Amino acid sequence: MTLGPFGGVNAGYVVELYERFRQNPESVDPATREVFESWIPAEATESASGVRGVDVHVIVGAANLAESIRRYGHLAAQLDPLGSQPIGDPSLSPRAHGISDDDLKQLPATLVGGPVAESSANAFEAIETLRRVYCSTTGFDYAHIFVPEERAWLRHAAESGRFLPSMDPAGMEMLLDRITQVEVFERFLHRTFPGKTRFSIEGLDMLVPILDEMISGAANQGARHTIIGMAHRGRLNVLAHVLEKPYAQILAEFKDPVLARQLRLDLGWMGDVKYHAGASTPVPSGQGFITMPPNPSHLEAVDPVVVGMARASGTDTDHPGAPLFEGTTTLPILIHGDAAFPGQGIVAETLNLSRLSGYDTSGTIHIIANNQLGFTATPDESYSTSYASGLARGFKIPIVHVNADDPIACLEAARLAWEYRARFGLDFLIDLIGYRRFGHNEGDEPAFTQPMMYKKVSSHPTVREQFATMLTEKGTMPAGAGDAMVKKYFTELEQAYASLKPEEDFRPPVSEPAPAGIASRTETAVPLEQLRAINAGLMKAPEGFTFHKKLERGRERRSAVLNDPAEPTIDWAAAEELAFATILADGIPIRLTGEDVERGTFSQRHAVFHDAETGHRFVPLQQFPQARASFEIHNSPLSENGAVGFEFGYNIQEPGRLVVWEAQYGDFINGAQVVLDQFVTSSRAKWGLQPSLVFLLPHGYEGQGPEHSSARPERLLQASAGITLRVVNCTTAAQYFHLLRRQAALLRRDPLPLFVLTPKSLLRNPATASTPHELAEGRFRSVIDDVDAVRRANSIRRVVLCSGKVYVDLASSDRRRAAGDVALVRVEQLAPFPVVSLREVLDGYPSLRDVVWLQEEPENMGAWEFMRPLLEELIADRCPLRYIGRARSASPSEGSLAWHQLNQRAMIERAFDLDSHPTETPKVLSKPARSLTGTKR
Ligand SMILES: Cc1ncc(C[n+]2csc(CCOP(=O)(O)OP(=O)(O)O)c2C)c(N)n1
Repeated sequence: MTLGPFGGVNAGYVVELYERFRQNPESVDPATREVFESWIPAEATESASGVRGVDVHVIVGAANLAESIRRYGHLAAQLDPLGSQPIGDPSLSPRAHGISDDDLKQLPATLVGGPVAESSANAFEAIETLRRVYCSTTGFDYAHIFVPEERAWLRHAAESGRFLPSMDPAGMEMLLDRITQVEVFERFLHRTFPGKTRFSIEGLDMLVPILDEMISGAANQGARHTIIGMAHRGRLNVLAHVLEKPYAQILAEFKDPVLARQLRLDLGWMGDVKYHAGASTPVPSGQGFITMPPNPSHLEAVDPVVVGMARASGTDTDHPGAPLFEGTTTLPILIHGDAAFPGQGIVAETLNLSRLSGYDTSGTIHIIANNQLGFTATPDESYSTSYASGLARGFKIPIVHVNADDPIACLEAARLAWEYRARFGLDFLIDLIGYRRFGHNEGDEPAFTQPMMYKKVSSHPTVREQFATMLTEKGTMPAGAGDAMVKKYFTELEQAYASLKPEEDFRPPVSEPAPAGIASRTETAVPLEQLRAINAGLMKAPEGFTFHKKLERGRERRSAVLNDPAEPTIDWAAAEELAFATILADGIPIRLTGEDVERGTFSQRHAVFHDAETGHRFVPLQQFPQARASFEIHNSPLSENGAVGFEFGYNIQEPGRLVVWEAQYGDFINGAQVVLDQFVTSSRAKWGLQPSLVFLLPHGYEGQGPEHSSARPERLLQASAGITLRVVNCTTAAQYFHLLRRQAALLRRDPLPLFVLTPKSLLRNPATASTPHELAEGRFRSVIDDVDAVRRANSIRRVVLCSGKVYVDLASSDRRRAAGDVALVRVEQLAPFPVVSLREVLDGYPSLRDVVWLQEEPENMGAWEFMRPLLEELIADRCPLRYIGRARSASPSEGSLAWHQLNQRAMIERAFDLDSHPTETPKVLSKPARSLTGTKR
């Protein structure tokens, strides 16, 4: 019998319908019911020849069996090279569906459907072929893909075998040659540097040919840049063979010489271990580049960095408006560990970026280098998912599990991955299942914790040995050819080692510093006429655009902010928009991201307007006529570590663009501490990178409690040493304008990450507003002296140094007017410490009785502990240095508004009360007389 219109690929659907019909014949439409009723139950019919008619239940059983193999076949695949038994699934046996092999032989292959049906005589043969596809050394795991077109493509790709490499002898010998090169490299290092850590690839050797396949495949399709992120496992091998880092350089690093030119402590250069190093190299075919950024030991932390790099690499920003992203030009590949992938939250954060506008890469290919162990931890101890790759299922990423001892299956998986990416522009994951030949590192004894596994490993032939034997036995390659390859690669390495010249071969990537003073000399003023023209451009909305009523009023005010040059009409948000606009007019592209940045946490920015009638978006910075470069702004997902890692990657890949990330509140940057420590603040000292990312961190004590008050500047300042970063806590809109413009101007000439502690309630406070004049003249000032005090400099007895919002509290207090002998000096830039400007200011006050560092934060937080030794050195024996601020505390602030106000008042009182600190108090306040809350230490 045939299934007619219900056959082939519709079989699954027929089964479903038929099941429904069996339960309740009325539940299907009359036409279908008629067909089902015509199907003859087996027990009721027996032909004259005695051959049973085909039971409908058999048809349903066969179709269900085929479906089960497609869905669950991977559970029965032999994925472990060490031979552990797959868990299997009852639904993979005909019996589970109430049928036998003989039943299947009675049925047409079309019932099974797909390409296997074409080459099979009956359903039994088709099912056997399906088993070979789904239950051999590859486990296709794609039933979680909900888009029918994608699922059909994957099913056809798997079942047609169209991505299987051809088995031509020359190709097979080349493959053997490649895995020989991979293996011999490790064996040579093992022999030459016994016990030295190299995190050998052995057991996952096929990783290198998989990468070869993807890189050449992508290059043939027009990709110009492949970016690979990976941890320690197999990294040296990939660097040597995929990125072609010269053997001499790697061997020189193993020798670890201390060379005179390596010691660039004057530049803050510290270097890093060899298995964290990165490289960039042209693709052998000359079609582009392969890059592997350096990465820290923190597993998976590099994931968002690579994705950000890929996004930047594929983005064209050389025009006004929104940038254009063309994903096919860049291929990001992330290689994960099987314990790290499910264990580290940053993986989920990175996967979550994969389909978001502003973050997607047109598909990242993931490979889990799955050696079935963490450090010593087993899969049972490492993840709650069925496979190490389980997390990817929720992100709708197709998965192929593949046995790393089957080179042909591995290459098929590689081709499938990049073809899928090319076809759909989406992520793909290969779970490459192998083993680890040695311990976690080569000095480790794995049999302490995995005795049974390592009994197997010690007698398990390498993939090269197995493949060489197979080729010889099949007659593809003459006996002895495999051994000749081994010899060839040993000889090559021995020669490289014999001619090693560590002085020349070891090349630390040191970044030279910019000429001194370049930042302070940078011109950032913009003539008033130009500002007015740009502002008019920004205010021009598309024809018929309806603004929200409340925003309309704000725009009317904004249109007029530049009318009177001497009026303080420019608030923080206006200064920011004008800074961005003038930077774009200078031809520098901008990318601004963060949680809810489009509107701004405090409803201050409105960089994107939504038509009140239609919801259409209008982005003034993308539409004003003076722009010469693109502007993009994206509300980020609710992520810090992943989001900041992405922006860091974007920034280092395209350092000529101004990349700004804003925290919802400054303290949420805590969530990105790993990326800050491992990449942003230390990458110059470790790897010679020159990040210039900008962080906007709302900061200031306003009685909101321990959260939301502090951006934890102490942590940023702690990382500051030599040429590391800039930390700024500025007090006026004009300062912010000049600061952003200075950062843009320095992107090429003196790049450094910039952390700006930004205001909250002060965003709209007239005390921080500036005049148009202040934008049109001057530049960023690291230190702002007290203009009133300067006039009576001789009578000033105390200089209060402070930074940020607390200055406004001090300056606007009643006590200030009465305290004629106190000068309030703002330290707008905390790091690098503005020693020259501060010295100049302090020298202007000849009669000082003391200098005070005043801050809102507790004594063990804020800038005090960073400032203290620097100020002590600056002030020397002139007068005492004192601290006023909150007492030491484990929490950044008190939890009650009333208590906060009490403390703020006390601090201000004390600032202007010279007698509260008798002159005989020691200058070094390691034992201050009393701290703000009155406790003694
Ligand atoms: C964030 C982080 N936590 C802990 C470690 C310490 N560590 C280094 S390797 C390793 C095991 C990693 O296992 P897996 O992800 O399977 O990779 P493998 O080393 O087996 O290739 C651990 C726990 C680390 N490097 N990074």
